[in-house]
Amino acid sequence: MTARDRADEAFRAAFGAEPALRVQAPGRVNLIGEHTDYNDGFVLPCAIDFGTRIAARPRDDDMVQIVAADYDGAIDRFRIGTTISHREDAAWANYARGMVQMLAARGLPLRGADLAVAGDVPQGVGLSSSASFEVAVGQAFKSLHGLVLDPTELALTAQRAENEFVGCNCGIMDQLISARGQAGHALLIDCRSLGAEPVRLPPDLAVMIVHSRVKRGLVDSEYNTRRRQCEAAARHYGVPALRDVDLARLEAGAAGLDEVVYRRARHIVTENARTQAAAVALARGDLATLGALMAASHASMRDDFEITVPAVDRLVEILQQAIGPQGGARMTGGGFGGCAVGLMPLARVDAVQAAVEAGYRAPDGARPTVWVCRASEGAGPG
Ligand code: GAF
Repeated sequence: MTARDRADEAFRAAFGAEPALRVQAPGRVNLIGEHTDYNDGFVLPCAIDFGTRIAARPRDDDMVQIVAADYDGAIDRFRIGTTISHREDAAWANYARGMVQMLAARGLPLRGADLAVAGDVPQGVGLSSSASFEVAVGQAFKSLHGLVLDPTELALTAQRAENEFVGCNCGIMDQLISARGQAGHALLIDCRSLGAEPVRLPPDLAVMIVHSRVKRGLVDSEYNTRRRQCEAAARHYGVPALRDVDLARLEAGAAGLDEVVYRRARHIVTENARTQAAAVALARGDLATLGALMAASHASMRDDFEITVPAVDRLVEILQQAIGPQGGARMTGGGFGGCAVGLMPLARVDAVQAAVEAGYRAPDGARPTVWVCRASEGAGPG
């Protein structure tokens, strides 16, 4: 059953009626530009055809009822206008609670709602299931109550929910691409101005995501450590963010900077340059240049930023070899396990998939999971 049908079914079971409307918000895959978002830098993600679906109806009181099809029909209830507390016993509920809290904090005229949620973004693998959930909840309230909230404001509200309510100190990339994705395109996002330039994907280009089946460990603590190291480097160079440093300045001013912090900064500085170059190569259909940039990005994440694990390095090598010079592969997302992304001509998909399935096993023997995705539209009716 599709996520949309599961959301509908859960809605009928919980509320005994048909939903008044349906919305969706997608997950994402980042093609290049990793950990650059919280350095005011550049990222190049696309929204994918996995997402969160919500069936909804408005209420004319302040009650929010939300049923989770993916959690055995568990129901969460809370009231707008009261202090919405964090639930320790139902982590899933906090994404919706946080989103409603932050919509209210914007001073928007919120009313209650009955919602049923179902998603098909694989969870915990680095494809932004949580951002898609938050953005979908915001989209549902926007559509139900006619809230004036543009897609960038929707994304910023979702990021605030994640930072201040859920407690994860993420950047803006995941929420922004979920809110603003364009079918058939990646977006080159400037995470300082929040400007986004659509980059059309060549029609014969396949976007392959391969899950390493390595569970992402240590993500939160290592993510926060990387953020602190980047901030320390920006302070050393006397700039607001590493976005403001180029390679010449990085090298010239390195004296006195801790060696590890220097390498972290070098990843960000070089990754920003690679991401902008990759957007140009993608727009031109220059898959050889794109592949070289993806390979350099992976090496930088492995050696300078140290966010890959050996199994993911091996997976990326297998992908790179199978894809050959027309296209490329790299780890995608926050790191420490999770997924690799491969870009290649459509004609190569079967051979690449066969090579990965034959050649890769996770340390516990698990087989990789392969998805071929479509670049999809951001949040909206669905
Ligand atoms: C996670 C974060 F949520 C994003 O903001 C981004 O920093 C990413 O890791 C790394 O590029 O998905």
